[in-house]
Amino acid sequence: MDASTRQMNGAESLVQTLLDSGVNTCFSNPGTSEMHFVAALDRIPGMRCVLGLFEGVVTGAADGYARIAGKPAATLLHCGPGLANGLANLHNGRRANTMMVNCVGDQATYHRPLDAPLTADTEGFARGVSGWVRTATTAASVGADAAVAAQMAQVSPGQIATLILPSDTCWDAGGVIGKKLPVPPAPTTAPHAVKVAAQLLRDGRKTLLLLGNAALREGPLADAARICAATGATMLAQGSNGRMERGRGRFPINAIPYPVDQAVAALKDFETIILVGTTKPVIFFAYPNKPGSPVPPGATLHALSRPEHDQAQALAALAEELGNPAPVAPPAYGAKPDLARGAISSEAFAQSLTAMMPEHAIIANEAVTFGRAFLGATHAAAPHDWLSVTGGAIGGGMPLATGAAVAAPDRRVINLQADGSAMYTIQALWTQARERLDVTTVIFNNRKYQILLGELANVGANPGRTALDMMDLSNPDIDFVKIAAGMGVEGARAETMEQFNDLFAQSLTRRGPFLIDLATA
Ligand SMILES: Cc1ncc(C[n+]2csc(CCOP(=O)(O)OP(=O)(O)O)c2C)c(N)n1
Repeated sequence: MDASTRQMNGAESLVQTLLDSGVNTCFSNPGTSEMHFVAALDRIPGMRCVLGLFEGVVTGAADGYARIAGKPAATLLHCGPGLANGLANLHNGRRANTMMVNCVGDQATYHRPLDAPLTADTEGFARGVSGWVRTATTAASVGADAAVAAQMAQVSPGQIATLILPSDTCWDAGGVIGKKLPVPPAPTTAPHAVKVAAQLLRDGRKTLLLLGNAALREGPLADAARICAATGATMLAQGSNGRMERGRGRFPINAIPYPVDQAVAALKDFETIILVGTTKPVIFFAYPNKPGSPVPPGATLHALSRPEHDQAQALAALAEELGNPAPVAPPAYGAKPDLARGAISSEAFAQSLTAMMPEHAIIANEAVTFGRAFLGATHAAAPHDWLSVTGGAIGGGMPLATGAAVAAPDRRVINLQADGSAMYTIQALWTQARERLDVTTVIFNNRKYQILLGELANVGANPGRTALDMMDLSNPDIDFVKIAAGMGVEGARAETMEQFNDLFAQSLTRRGPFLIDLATA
């Protein structure tokens, strides 16, 4: 019997409801409790299922997918422990306000009281990263639950909706397809907030427009640019962003730097800071005798809009309130730079990347210390999207690249990837090979946790041999080309910029993934 001649089970109603709600991609790492979900995929056509070999790959890929597709993917994870393996990248997704329908299979309702080995506080694990959590109770209601999850995931600015699925809610007969629910539009910001922002921009004090979330898309950025041109204000992005639309034809914008002293220096002259789609900026960590926020103590802070607001509307309304200043053109940028030659350095790399980046590439950036200056040094590249690891949990870059490539099969994804961070979720390469994704991964191989060497000094610690060993990745050296080959991804090592230029250019002309192991130390 197929689904058309017998009653649907819960899993089938779940998959059909997700499809009806516009969710047609599922990143998955299943176990026994998810077998009916997996079986339903054969009976209900239309769901693209992508296997990840570690849950951190699954959740990070779902994050990358949604940032580019503009709609949620589903995940499929196995019980509390499977969810726990995926938490760090769910955390990064939460910090990017990513839409996601996070499905977690679990013990059957009546098996849970037996406290079998995989039984855990699944809801508890989910709560810290989710905006919405529900555990399904019957096969008859799981479809309706899935419809609410898809709706909740898309409530502006986006959130992780976790639906926990006891296995009997999937295998029991009596599934009912849930009706697609309307997603409320992003709220508009209050007219009063617009008026106050306009007054502040007119009062002659040195003013910063600090942008985040959807304010970093091409259209809102153009409005921010004409507001700045008309009022003398400056624009800057929050430190780490889910998606920035950048490159030629768009307005260049830098982000608040990571190091505390540089962050404080970047904001020190501003008397007024107007927040657009973001909240008050803070420093990543406390350091002895340093401030927790880079906002100067006497500065006036005003929120034009919060992350959930319609940023295009907020900036358009502000421009209107300011008398609708004329649009300004993005900078001309001039000719592309020449390819960098000779020794590998961060500046040389950024120069070659700017020269060679293809139109509408997607950058998944987890370059850590090697990439500190990349944003500022790549404004003149072809138009592209720039995705960052937003929550500071390393191991996000390779999964993000994987999910973005699934979302945009016609675009080249370039993963700028520090070596230490790569090793958290390196299995993403296998998924890239299996799905034949057009991802060029560049490993910045300095054979250490460079950033932590800096942090030792910043917190005033006095390292000895053991401490330094904890930041050394050279004993033994990691062979990324061999690792890639073992997962079906071709790769090669570059020890000069000329070698990099050649390998990178080649990777852009071929289909499928490629890895360049760049010797940065
Ligand atoms: C999930 C998680 N675990 C550990 C850390 C702590 N941490 C921050 S940066 C870092 C090392 C990064 O090294 P690498 O990726 O090689 O970049 P580099 O500093 O060499 O540029 C570590 C371990 C973290 N931020 N997130």
